[in-house]
Amino acid sequence: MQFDVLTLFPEMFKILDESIIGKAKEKGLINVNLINIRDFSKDKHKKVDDTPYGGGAGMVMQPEVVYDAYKSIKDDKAKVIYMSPQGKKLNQSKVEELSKKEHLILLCGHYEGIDQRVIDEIVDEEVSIGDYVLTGGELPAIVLIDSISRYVQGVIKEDSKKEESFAQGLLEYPQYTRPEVFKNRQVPDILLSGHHGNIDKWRRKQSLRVTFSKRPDLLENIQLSDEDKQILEEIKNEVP
Ligand code: 4GN
Repeated sequence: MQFDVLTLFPEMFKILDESIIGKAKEKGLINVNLINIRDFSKDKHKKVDDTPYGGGAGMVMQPEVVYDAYKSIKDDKAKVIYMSPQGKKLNQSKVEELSKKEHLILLCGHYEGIDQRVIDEIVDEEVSIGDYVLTGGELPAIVLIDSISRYVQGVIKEDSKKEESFAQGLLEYPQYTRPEVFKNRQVPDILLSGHHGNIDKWRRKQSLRVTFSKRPDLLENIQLSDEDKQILEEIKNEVP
């Protein structure tokens, strides 16, 4: 999977050298190519922004320098995504959809934004990571790269994605590890039983329970089996 990132702050992406994503980069499973928009400035002081037409606070990134940075990447098949609070809200199904692309170009704005004309010229899709405003598109781009990379073959254990809650529209069941007792709290007996059939059923019930109690809205939009519906009824009838 190829990510090209157009940014004024390439150093912010050093965080992708850590942990699982760092390993994926080392293995060549993903490639993150950072393009410093400032390198394409024709200004003698490497200026990339100017005051907004019509007045107002702050600075706007100029179209030509962004366009020239974009043009330095040559791939007509790449999808160009602008990280913006105005974009379509990211969720797990959007992540899965984007992971099917071979090549993504992520455009990160700063200051008051980017001249609209270059956005209209090169951007295929705007994506938001949530309804809040940040100082730049870099953190959202990092979120996008991390979430998409998990779907690239070999980055994480294959079954952890399918098993995982959100991919199925449910929240995760609770996890436990040693010691067996911590602050007088026991690991649930079933997990020590070695009976994998029963463990799977217990975990499914816990997933349904935690989703019902923390994010009941998620249950509206998913297809539950008759068995799941029956378990959910049991949960609803439990005294809290
Ligand atoms: C994206 C970008 C939030 C998001 C951003 C988001 C930079 N803030 N919710 N800030 O995904 C002006 C220039 C605002 C680009 C933009």
